Amino acid sequence: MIQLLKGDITKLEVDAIVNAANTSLLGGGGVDGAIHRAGGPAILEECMKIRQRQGGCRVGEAVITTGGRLPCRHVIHAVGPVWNGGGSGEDGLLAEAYRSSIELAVEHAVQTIAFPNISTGIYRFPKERAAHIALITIKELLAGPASSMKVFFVCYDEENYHIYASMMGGEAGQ
Ligand code: AR6
Repeated sequence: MIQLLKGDITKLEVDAIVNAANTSLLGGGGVDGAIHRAGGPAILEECMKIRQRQGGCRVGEAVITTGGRLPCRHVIHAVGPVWNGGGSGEDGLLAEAYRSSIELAVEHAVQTIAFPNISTGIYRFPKERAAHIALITIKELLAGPASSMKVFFVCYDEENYHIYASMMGGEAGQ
């Protein structure tokens, strides 16, 4: 139920893609910029409404919006931690970002979900460490509350793709 893909997450026809957002929910660079550009203004409009309601999104948490013009139905905006040396709870917060996304997905009856490599770009989380956390957290959730979900890990950069491919071994193509 886990599959590895390489490429641009905005192109995927899945129920939900996850965005590596920031606490403002107002967009930014990296995958966040790509999602807002390709999805159009409807995504930002919903993000603004969420901001009015709850004032942004905390690190480790997630919110859900429309996919706008994207081929996916929903975008789940998850906020990963900025890497700050590892002594500031970064590992746990990264796991929480994955967990919060899956919880929202379950609530919205999402069957297929695609994750980017949260925090490993602009937020500088070490890639191997992030991949290990992503994989163990998702496997745990697939064994429990998200047992019927199909999860895609979408790697945009070569380095992340190789890390995931070697960690997933024979699972990568399932
Ligand atoms: N599809 C899939 N993955 C992508 C794409 C794409 N189109 N573009 C980049 N990536 P980053 P972060 C990968 O920097 O580290 C933003 O400004 C990229 O190779 O997007 O969580 C937000 O607003 C990397 O592996 O997110 C926040 O302020 C991964 O996505 C901040 O950056 C995550 O890189 C979040 O930083």
